[in-house]
Amino acid sequence: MKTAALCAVLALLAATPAWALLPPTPHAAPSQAPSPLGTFEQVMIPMRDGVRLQTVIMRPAGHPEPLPILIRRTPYGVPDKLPPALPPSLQPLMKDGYILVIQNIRGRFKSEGTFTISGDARLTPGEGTIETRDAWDTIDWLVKNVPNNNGRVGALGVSYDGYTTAAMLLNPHPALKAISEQASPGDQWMNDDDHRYGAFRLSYDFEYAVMEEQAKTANTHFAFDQYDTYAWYLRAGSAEQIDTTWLHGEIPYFREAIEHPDHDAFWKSQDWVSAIHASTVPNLNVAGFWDQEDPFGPWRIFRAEKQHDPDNTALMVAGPWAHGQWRAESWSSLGVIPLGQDTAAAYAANVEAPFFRYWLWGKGEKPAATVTTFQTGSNAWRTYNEWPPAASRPTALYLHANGTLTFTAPTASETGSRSYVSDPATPVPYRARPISPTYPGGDWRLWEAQDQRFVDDRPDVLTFVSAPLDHDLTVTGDVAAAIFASTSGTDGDLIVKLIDVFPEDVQKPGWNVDAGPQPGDYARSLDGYELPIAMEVRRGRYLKSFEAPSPLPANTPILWDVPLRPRDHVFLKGHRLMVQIQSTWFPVIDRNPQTFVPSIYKARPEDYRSATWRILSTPDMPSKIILPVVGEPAAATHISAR
Ligand code: PG9
Repeated sequence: MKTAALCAVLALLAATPAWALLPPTPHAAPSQAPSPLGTFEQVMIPMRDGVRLQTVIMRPAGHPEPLPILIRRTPYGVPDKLPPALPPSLQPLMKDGYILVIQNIRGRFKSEGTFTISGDARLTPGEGTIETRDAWDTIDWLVKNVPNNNGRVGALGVSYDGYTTAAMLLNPHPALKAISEQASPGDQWMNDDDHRYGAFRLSYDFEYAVMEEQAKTANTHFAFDQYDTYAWYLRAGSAEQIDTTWLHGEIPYFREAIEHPDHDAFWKSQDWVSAIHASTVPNLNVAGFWDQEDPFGPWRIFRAEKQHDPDNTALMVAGPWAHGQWRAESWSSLGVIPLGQDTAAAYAANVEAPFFRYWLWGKGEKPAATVTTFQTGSNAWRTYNEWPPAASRPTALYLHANGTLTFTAPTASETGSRSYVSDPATPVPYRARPISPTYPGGDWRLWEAQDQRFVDDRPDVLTFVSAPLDHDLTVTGDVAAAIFASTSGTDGDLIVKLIDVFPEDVQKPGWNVDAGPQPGDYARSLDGYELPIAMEVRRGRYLKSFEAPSPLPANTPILWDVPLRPRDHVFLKGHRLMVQIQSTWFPVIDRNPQTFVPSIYKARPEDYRSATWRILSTPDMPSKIILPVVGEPAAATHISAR
């Protein structure tokens, strides 16, 4: 591990999340407007238990009138001086004028008290979490002590800061008038940073645990001694071996995951979203369809609020963004996929600023659209009164034994299955090697949009593909897979990917035709691109129960339900639909030994075995993807298997 001093410097320079509103050490980028912030003050705000939290208060120049307060509460550090410039994502908001407050949560940097990630999310029935309480005390202090505030407070933040924002819903201070929860985790065992339905996000948990819990006053990066972290994790062994060798049981987030493999009381006690039953404060939830960390939380919080929302104040915005990238300096493309406009700028000006303007300034129209999305494919903003929209119909897309995908179920005459052998000794990488560390950012951010051709030809990845679509196919709503599969093992993982395959000639050469392609140009083309639209993993031992894992019946086909989350995408005419199925996704998901053991994290080397998987396509066991189709499904006909 790096020394503490070096880590502190690196943390300020590199760990600063790109989406932070005013990062700890601000850098003025050329496109950033000069900061209108005029005064900077640092205070220690006392909580009811005497713990004091390090808080920065910045007031804009040229606004002598009483202003609303906007607060962000973070574990990542606060700025130590006024930023020389405002990031583009804050400019539309700051035109209206807000006192900006950024606070380190308890136990982080100069804030007093202690911090663990799990302790921070623990729910006290009837009260919320520690962050609910600290936010209440902070807001109370701010409205009473910050000169010339207008008594109205808003809050916003991304990811961890999204969680600290959403926790306010559980007991909002009366002065809190609006919040925007953005990419908050909602359930770390079910489907956010740490696990996917119990499948452990090994590389994420390990690297985040080191970043957040290694040192109080720094965001620390683990120093890998191998460039390709895929190779490092493969060498390092099980989660237990990694913990013993590298962390010595000292980092709670990693250790606790190992000690609590199943959905037990430890995880349930952190399920603070389950305590939300109504919209208690107007809330703009924000989610990225390609969020590689917390895609699930915002939808879960939104749905919880909708249980009682007579005034329609719980809203949802979702778009073509990786984690937090609606706050990017600009987001006009998803990797190489063009979006036709700067979606981050449009979000900031047309969605976020008007939301807070209405609730904190009383100006403009009350935001009316329950759900706003930036729909990919059509590259257009859409609004819906409900989710899923009434116009969408669940439509089955069937996997056939000849490797095709169609909207017609398999008939008796084409009954069959396809098989592959999955070997945990040679797992499928989740993104192309060499795999960079998760932090600092690198290639991690865009991995869910990576061209899937990099695994097309692996014998342990099954590919099903449709004919080119004869008209646009709009998919708006919740996608899911229902796969009938068997394995020769007694445990195992099933990964399902829904992919949009671009035509081979969709793009004119992106290079000067006379000079020919420059290095890198060829790979930047859209021709034949295999864009993941939805991907998810299920872990066999938890198919029957999340609390009590059980072995799979070997060589017996069973149904695997794989939720693929809300989506809004148009598969354009001429594109093809593709489904890939595989049983390893390493190292973002730890390797399943494919032999049922009490805890995968403690599996011994001899427990890891290769297994033969079979995917069925029969009238009785039709494997399928369920697409929420708006309008008629395209008549995709058979083409030959790949
Ligand atoms: N995704 C990060 C996170 C990890 C664990 C808990 C809460 C959030 C983040 O970006 O903050």
